[in-house]
Amino acid sequence: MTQKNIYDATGLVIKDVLPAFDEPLHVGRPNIGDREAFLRRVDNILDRSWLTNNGPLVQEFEQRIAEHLGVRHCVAMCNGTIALEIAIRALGLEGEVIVPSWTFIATAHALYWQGITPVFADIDPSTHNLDPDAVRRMITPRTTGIIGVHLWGRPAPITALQAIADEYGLQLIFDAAHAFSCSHNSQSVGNFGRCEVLSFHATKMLNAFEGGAVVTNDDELAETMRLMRNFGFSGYDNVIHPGTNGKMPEINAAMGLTNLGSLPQFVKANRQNYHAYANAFAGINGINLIEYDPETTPNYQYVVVEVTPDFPASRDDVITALRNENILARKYFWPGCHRMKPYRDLFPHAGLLLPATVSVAEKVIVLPTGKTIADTDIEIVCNIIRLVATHKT
Ligand code: T4K
Repeated sequence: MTQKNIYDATGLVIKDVLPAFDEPLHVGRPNIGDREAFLRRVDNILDRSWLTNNGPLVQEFEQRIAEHLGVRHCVAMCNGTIALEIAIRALGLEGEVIVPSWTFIATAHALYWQGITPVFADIDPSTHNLDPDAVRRMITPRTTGIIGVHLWGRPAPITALQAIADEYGLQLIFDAAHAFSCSHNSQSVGNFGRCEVLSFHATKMLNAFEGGAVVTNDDELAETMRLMRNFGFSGYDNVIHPGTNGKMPEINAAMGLTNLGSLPQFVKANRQNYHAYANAFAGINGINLIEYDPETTPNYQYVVVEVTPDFPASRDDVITALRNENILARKYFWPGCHRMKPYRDLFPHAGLLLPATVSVAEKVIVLPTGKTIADTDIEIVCNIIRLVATHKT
């Protein structure tokens, strides 16, 4: 580490007191498990010369994920976005589907890419998840489904959304890209709605370089998705369903299996980091670290703070100060899907119906965590934020 200056948003030097990072401190740094175990699996793949198309490691990965979540089926895919698309298609969704705008763009794209209109419903600002009352308000005769997102690993309002889906005859699925290994009332995420979609992207709780899966307790749905991810093939020379290429390669399953073996250490590191941030932020007025409901078990994969009006500087001032010190904090998922060009063009006035989304999007900062972050790193991040406050008051 070297000594670096602290700047405010205008580039003015605040102070030159803290050590700073020579290498950037990233949000989303992958957690990597036992390297030797991974390399042994790669050797085996090469020896077998079976690289993809439902290979033995993919089958083992599916079985281990299903066991871990206590769910009947895990259908592994090449990434979470294709997994979402296949789930949406297998359920026959069409017309309009209600989604939050406060999510990664893939949730909306997976619908729009298939000619379905994503209709954005507002969130509960205290949880960042869909507000069931807002969902009700967006239902029209064209609505066929709801996609709840367990944002930041906090389970969406599962019971309330299921009640709405039952009342209106809608399909309910969950985008659980952030929520691998999280639970709600002691039941693992993966067991809710018609199915749930996981992401094993490099930045996720469990990474397989890239990868995704749909998990479900519905035998027929699982079978349909298995066909769809492999062009609809049933055995050689026999296509019985429209399909695409959603297959997970063996190398990804090797990484996924390896990291699954280290998952408890990853969660432990995240949990310690979360509590270290919580302690450090306790004395900073206007920086609110999001908390988890006692009935949920989080994976702590995202450290999310809100910069509230009680803080003397803006969220963007804080981001700029951190970036000047090589800490690449993120504004995920600013400015909200509804303000991204494709959806802004579609619904120019959507923001009027999304006040909580608009407000939360202006406050959020996601901070670095994971196995590679030390307590001293967290102290420095928090001290920089403290200095921004001091400088602005
Ligand atoms: N639904 C939700 C709610 C999601 O969050 C996502 C994905 C999906 C669906 C779709 O699942 P996938 O199709 O992706 O499986 C990243 C990821 O690309 C994306 O997977 C993820 N959500 C999203 C939240 O974050 P970016 O645009 O932030 O990526 P990037 O390249 O800026 O990387 C993030 C940080 O991670 C950087 O600071 C550097 C670090 N990093 C990244 C990679 C890839 C590394 O240190 N090493 C790496 O290998 O989207």
